Amino acid sequence: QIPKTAPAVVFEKINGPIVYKEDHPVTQPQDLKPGEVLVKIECTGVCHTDLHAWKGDWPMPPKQPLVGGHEGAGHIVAIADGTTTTFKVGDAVGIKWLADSCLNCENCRMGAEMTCSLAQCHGYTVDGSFQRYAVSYARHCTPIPDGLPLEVAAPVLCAGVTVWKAIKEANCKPGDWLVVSGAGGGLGHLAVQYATAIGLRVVGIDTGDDKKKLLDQYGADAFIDFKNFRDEGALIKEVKRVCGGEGPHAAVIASAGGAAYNDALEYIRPHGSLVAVGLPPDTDIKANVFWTVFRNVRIIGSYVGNRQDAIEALDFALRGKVKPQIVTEPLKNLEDVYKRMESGGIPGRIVLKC
Ligand code: 8ID
Ligand code: ZN
Repeated sequence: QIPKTAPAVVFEKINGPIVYKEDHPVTQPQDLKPGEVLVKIECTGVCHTDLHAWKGDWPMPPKQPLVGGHEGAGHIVAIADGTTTTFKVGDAVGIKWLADSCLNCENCRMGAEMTCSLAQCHGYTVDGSFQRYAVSYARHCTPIPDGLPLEVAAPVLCAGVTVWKAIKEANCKPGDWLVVSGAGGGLGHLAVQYATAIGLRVVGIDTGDDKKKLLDQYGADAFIDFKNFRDEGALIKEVKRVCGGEGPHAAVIASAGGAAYNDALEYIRPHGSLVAVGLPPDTDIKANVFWTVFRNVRIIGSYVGNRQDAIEALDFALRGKVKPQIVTEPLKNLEDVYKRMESGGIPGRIVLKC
């Protein structure tokens, strides 16, 4: 009952046409290699990373042609012969950015699967979730708990996992101030919720009334519209003011634009952490050595999360502590979603029905 073809969105070349196809070939169960599973994707989030991939924004280009997408939620419909797994056909699973890793190297042994030299990434080095049937790897699929709707799980599989891990890296304790920059976006709006869920005091930075309204629901202490603080040093002053004068204990930068990095090193308090998450192209963090040392600040890169981070991130959603803001649309809308994303016009996440 597995069709020979099914819908998918494919691009042949970076910046080339984004093509919705009804008849994309489906890998048949007998063609799966040991370790692989075939997942019938019900829905998929659209992450800004997918847009960076299509635009070729990063130093290593994606595979081409590419089926993007790495927030896929669906059910296992086939498991390759010779695969050792506890998953069964019919299980609800997520396919996240990290599609596979060796699980044997030092990185994997430490739970740092994202830096495994053999890591594969859905929607980048292998095809991802912008299609109805996706090939994934049993050992890295994420079990989706009973009772969690798949369209709610989808944005957690990248946005949620990533910010949950980033907040852990920030190493704050309850009551500490955390700034989330890019707070109205897919990652940011979840970061605000994970942070408030663990008792942090949160300040969101983004722009526009829609994003402010969204964040007002989550118990953030303040929203700062960065467009109102354009003068040199004005945003730094405002962030410090709302965080009681000294600045936040940490900042998670989840913005897709580079400007958000400029002020963060100055507004965090001494011993504070800047957690770099957003991946704008060609952007440097300029840290003055004297002030970095003198103020004891920490600059931390945080790249997705491991299998355990994914399970923890979904558990917050299952318990209703984190509620992704989602609008669902058909898969064929992907190109239009990219246009809206580029203009910063999407509060929360768009989830596509496959
Ligand atoms: O593992 C990782 N580190 C990881 C995982 C997933 C995604 C990194 N990312 C990266 C993406 O590739 C992207 O660069 O995080 C960034 C944000 O992804 P997203 O949340 O999926 O993007 P979005 O929904 O478009 O939200 C971005 C928000 O940033 C705001 C926009 O208004 C939008 O709400 N923003 C921008 I653009 N410039 C800003 C600024 N100067 C800003 N917010 C505050 N200050
Ligand atoms: Zn992502």
